[in-house]
Amino acid sequence: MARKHVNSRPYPWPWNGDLRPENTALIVIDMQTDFCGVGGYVDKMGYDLSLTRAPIEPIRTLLAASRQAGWHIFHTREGHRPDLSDLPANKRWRSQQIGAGIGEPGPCGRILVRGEPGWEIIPELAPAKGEPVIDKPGKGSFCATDLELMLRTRGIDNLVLTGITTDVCVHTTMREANDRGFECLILEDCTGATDMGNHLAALKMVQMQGGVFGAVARSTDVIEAIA
Ligand code: C5J
Repeated sequence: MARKHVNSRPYPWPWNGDLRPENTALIVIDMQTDFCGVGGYVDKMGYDLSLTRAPIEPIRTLLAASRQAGWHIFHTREGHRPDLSDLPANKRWRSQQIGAGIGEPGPCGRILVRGEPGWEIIPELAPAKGEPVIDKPGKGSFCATDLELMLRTRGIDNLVLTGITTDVCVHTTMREANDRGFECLILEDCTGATDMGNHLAALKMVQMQGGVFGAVARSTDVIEAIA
């Protein structure tokens, strides 16, 4: 096997140099209007949209390179059934405390409800035909979804994680994946949080203990490795 690595920290990723289109997936997490669009959930909470919009262009460039390289590509969406039967009461209550009640009407339709305009993936990063979209009711992409089954069925070992938000859904997914034995890379320019300090802290956490959850790189490092 010819070994190939991404220039990442704290170690060159993946750990074993087995980086091939067949065993590698790009995961684009929750690039939905509710998290980065005007009138969506994050906007309603009063956070700075420029932070969650920052990864849009880098992800778009990486998506093009990954599609060309023949990588597996998955997208996720956080959202709940219209009858809210999969929305825990405490999650709903907490969202109400900050004026963005999940399930309540807003400028982009009912907040974080499947089928509503705010729940849609933004057009700039629309999934291509055949790319699986994972609908999840929680923060992690493995909880109450068929993501793991699909990854295992395809023989995928390596996950490149992008999307929003770094400290919540991306981190939760990375932790879930790491505990399941997947080899994870998070991209600092293809992720964003509602707070810059949290974004930087989330990236720092990954690098502790020799890469406790995996490694960190920039999208250009990945593009260089797969070119
Ligand atoms: C949040 C997410 N932050 N996609 N969701 O509630 O990170």
